[in-house]
Amino acid sequence: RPPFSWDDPLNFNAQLTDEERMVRDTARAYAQRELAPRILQANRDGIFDPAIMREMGELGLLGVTIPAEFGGLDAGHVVYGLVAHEVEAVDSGYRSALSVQSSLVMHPINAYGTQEQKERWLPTLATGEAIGCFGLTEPDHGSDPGNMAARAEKVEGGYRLNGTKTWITNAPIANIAVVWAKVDGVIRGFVLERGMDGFSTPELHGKLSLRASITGEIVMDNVLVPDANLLPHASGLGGPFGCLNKARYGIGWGALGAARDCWHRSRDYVLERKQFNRPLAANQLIQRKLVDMQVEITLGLQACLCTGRLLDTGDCAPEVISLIKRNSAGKALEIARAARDMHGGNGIADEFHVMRHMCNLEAVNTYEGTHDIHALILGRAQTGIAAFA
Ligand code: TGC
Ligand code: FAD
Repeated sequence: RPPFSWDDPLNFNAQLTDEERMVRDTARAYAQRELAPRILQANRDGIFDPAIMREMGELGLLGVTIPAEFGGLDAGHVVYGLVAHEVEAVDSGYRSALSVQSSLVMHPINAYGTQEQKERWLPTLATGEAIGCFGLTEPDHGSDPGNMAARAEKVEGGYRLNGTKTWITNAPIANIAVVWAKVDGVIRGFVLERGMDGFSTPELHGKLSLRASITGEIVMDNVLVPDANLLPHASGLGGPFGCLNKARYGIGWGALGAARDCWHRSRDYVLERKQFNRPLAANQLIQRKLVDMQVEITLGLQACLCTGRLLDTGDCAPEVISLIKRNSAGKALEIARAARDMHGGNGIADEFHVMRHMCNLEAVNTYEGTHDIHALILGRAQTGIAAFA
């Protein structure tokens, strides 16, 4: 009888290359040794320590898919996914910081920028010395970014930008911001730099989710952005969506990292805790919950791995990414809620970690396209009918 491994039933580990396993192990060791001991206090205080970006940069965890000549790791999408998975096993907020830097800031500069722009910004983003943010969402345009109000007017030597972006991860600590605004009705991407007149990034307070991630607005009041800061190779909604494809893909892997932590903690807890003179794990209802977690995480990871391989060969349709982002975030949220329940009263205490994951996953299920918006993207692909409006 071939052996059965409860925590890796489909032998996921054997499907990875040596390089993938090596980077995964580096990310896991860093996350467990350096991030895990800090998260309780960071979440209580609602703070993100920018030193974390430099630590991740030192290990090559920022810009995993970016070419080595600009400081990236030049590795494949599966490596990026594995890094997101390990970091989010500690906290979705830390994965958020990494996703934004890698997929939403370094990727657009690499994909849509000039050689000079790449040389100027990518190396310090890769080391974490510089922090970036990505401004697409506005107060009145979240799921519907195509109707954004931000405007860029061509003036001599550059563009005048006006508008407000909100719910922007990393904005208050960002050195640069990749911002999307319309020029004569067409969406273009700009790199704004800290210190530009009229550019400010007030912090948003009062979050009950992703407390260890910093979030803010981007306010643009007649900001003069030089021509050299326009990303020349992006025009239309395809520009920001090209970035979202990468970030949503990483969230697919990441959310299952948070789910894995909830699953493993729940298993440990129910094996240890006794009620009615026997372990909670001896009850059928409890075992079923554990098995539901095992099945969803095992199958979900196979889908992420398959998507990563498709991305590496250039064969991945954006709808596939919607499928895994929606599945992973939705299933991870259900798993975290079950884990909270299985921990009983202790489940609401932050020392047991599962409720923090649950709260985080509410935001993960919403950002980068809500659960329902991804259903509509997939529904359109299946029926040919766009049901958005
Ligand atoms: P639609 O007609 O669908 O498309 C307009 C143009 O865009 C192109 N396109 C894509 N290109 C590449 N990849 C994709 N995934 C694409 N999706 C669409 C499309 O081909 C078309 O191009 P063209 O040349 O023909 O004009 O546009 P729509 O306005 O009908 O879209 C509707 C919808 C719902 C699909 C879309 O707006 C959507 O996805 N909304 C969700 C918004 C969203 O995801 N926002 C995320 C903000 S960033 C964020 O949350 C960061 S959190 C980070 C963290 O902390 O981890
Ligand atoms: P809305 O679009 O107002 O949606 C509200 C509800 O209506 C949702 O349930 C949605 O599914 C539903 N809905 C909307 N349209 C339809 C429809 N046509 N049919 C059926 N249902 C519909 N954005 C950035 O640009 N950069 C960032 O770095 C960033 N970071 C974020 C960090 C956090 C912590 C959070 C919470 C958000 C962040 N966002 C960021 C914004 C995020 O992408 C948006 O919140 C998300 O896209 C949803 O937009 P909204 O909040 O305006 O909700």
